[in-house]
Parts: sequence; structure tokens; C-alpha cells
Amino acid sequence: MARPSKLEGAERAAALTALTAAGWTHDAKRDAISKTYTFKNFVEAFGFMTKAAIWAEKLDHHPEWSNVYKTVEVTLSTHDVDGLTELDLKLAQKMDAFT
Ligand code: HBI
Repeated sequence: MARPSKLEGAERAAALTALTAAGWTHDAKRDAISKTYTFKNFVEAFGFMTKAAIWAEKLDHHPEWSNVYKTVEVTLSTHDVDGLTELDLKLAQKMDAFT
């Protein structure tokens, strides 16, 4: 699957506004977005990761993430273009939709 191009200009600004409102933070240096999710317990956290993994496979777009007990730290960026693309937005939206 061809990688989309990096988000630029107004589209990028609008995306970052929406993501920030949803609790994501932007790392300008890496041009990546990160968010920490906290769940009721480990099983809930792992269930989230399972659902996200299915979407990552569907999108052929994978998170950088770590899990400690009921917390999942997620970072999204498109490695092939070293920055944010619409795939990062899509996966972030999917993750937020099932939390
Ligand atoms: N996931 N986040 C992210 N970024 C990529 O560039 C990427 C990926 N998953 C699979 C993938 N690229 C493949 O298309 C190959 O480019 C590795």
C-alpha cells in the first residue's frame, strides 16, 4: 500500500487542533503524536491493544506503544515519510473511538 504524503498546511493544522482537543500531544521534532490511555485494569488495557492491533493490520499502519499494567502509551507517526499522514489520524480516531 503506497504511503500517503505528509500532512501539510491547513489540513495539518486542522488535524492537530482536533487531535490536541482529543488529548493527543504533538512532538514537533519527530512530527509524531502521542497519547497515554489509562484503563480500569490490565485486561481492559490489553483488550484495547487487541482492537487497535486489528485496526493497525487493516490500515497496514502500526503504532509505537508500551503497556504497563492498566496504562498504554501510544505514539503514531508514518515512518516511511518521517512525519504525520492521514493514516496516523485514522488510527488515532479508531483508538479514541473504542475507549
Ligand atoms: N506503520 N507507523 C507506520 N509507518 C509506516 O511507515 C509503516 C507502518 N506499517 C507498515 C508499513 N509502513 C509498510 O507499508 C512498510 O512500509 C514497512
